[in-house]
Amino acid sequence: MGTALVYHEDMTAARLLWDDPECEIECPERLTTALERLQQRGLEQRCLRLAAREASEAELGLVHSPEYVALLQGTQALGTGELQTLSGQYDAVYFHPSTFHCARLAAGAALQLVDAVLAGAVRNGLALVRPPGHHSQRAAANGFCVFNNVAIAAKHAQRQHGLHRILIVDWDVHHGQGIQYIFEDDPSVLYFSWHRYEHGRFWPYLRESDADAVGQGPGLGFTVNLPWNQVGMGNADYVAAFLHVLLPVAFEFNPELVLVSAGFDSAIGDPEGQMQATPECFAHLTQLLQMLAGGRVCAVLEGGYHLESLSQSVCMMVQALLGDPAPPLSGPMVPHASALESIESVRVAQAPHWMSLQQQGQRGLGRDGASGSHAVAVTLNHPLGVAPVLSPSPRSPEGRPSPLLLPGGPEFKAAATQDVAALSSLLDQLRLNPTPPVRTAVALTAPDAALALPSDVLCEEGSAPQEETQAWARPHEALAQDRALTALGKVLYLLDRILDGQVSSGIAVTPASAAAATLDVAIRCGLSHGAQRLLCLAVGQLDRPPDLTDDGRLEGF
Ligand code: X5A
Ligand code: ZN
Repeated sequence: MGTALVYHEDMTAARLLWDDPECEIECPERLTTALERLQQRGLEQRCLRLAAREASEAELGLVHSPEYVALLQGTQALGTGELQTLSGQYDAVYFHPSTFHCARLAAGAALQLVDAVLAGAVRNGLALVRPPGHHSQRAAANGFCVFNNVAIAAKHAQRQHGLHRILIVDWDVHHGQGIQYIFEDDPSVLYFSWHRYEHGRFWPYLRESDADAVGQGPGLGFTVNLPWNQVGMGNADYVAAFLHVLLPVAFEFNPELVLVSAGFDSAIGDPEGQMQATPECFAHLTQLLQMLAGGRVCAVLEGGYHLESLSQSVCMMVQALLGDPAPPLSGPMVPHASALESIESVRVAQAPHWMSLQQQGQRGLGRDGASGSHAVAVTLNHPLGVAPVLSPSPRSPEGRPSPLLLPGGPEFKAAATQDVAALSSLLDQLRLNPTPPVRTAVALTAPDAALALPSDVLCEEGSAPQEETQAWARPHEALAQDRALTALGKVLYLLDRILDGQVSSGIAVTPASAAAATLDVAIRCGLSHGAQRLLCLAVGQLDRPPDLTDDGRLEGF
């Protein structure tokens, strides 16, 4: 299943006919440049190309008033002077005789994309459109936006496809207040927007763009605003916003469809945003979103006014939609203090509405009983700079968003069933890896658990040589037992395959009583292969290997 690219050349027709420094940045070259770059990179050719159609009056009516639609229809026959006068009645808007046609194509493109994805013709896609949509309201054009393309697509997905939960991610640098107004009392549409805010001193200067606007009535908690109070936000800030705000809430919401208000004025170089995020960041953000809704991600272009930055960012997003690995993010991954303040303020404002944002410190994670099983997830980057093979990574279309489930509990009954649950949960979590696994392998001691694995997961049969396994096990009493030793042999084999670059990541299952000792061996084994840095993450209770010092060094290394 592929990626759709919805476009129509007619959308380049609308342009500014008089002098207006605020509006001149919304120009036809935005579309032509982005499309050219997609073609140059061979990305357009890999997509299913769909010619945009016009949205019907009834479809526009899902969001807009009949009077407003009629008013716009009338603009087709107006002269330049009349167009300019009418434009002046709205904030940051210009009309052109072709605006009505373009805007209907823009809304229609979003509808076609949603239809293609929900019909299963493609997994995901991008609609390259103008005019943009997220500022427009029931009866008002605003901020270059005429019809609210994404809002119309969301309503359509509900009415025509029966969807109950839609997530809208608005990463444009401006607040999509139009989308917020349309869905603010609707719990079936979760709207997330980050935006340049500067404590209210940036356009559109709205009090309701702040973090404490969380929706109304039944929609309480289904509007999530993340205001940036300084310019210069970059990759680390955007990734932190996803990891600490959007994704926890989104996983809890469990959407059936993700719509992206994909504005790239939040990227470096843009005159409106003044932010620092590099184009690669949008590949990572796109990858993260693909963990939701079974990968059903429909992106619709909003802003983005630096032609070079816009084109590169669009390419990055399309690459990620196609399943290509994301290039590494450059720069130090340290969020700005102001960003952390903003993130914390949203978390505080939203905590009453989302379990995933409530403090989890005292939540009792089940202790591992001595007879239990403990799954150890191994994700190592290749220490010697062995680049993973860059190829489109296969993904299972029915990938469910369930990584909040924690594996394991105090009672361990049927080994296989528990292993199955723990494994599928861990496999979901592995997709968090920003560079997608070339391949995931599992080392299992209970072979029946393999039945639950997706077909692209390699079930590793091998074990390290017995003498080697025993040598590693010798210092550890906990590894004396046969079951533990067998598991260790499999872990070592899996590690070996990871360290020599054949396997990207893997999961091994060990008896709970041997987990800490196995981890100790895995760390030593990794270091002895030349790894410089290891991240060990314990989900649930796990004793720290005794030789690991507080400053992160391991005795003997
Ligand atoms: C879609 C979009 C921005 C309007 C800015 C007006 N609109 N100053 O990015
Ligand atoms: Zn914008």
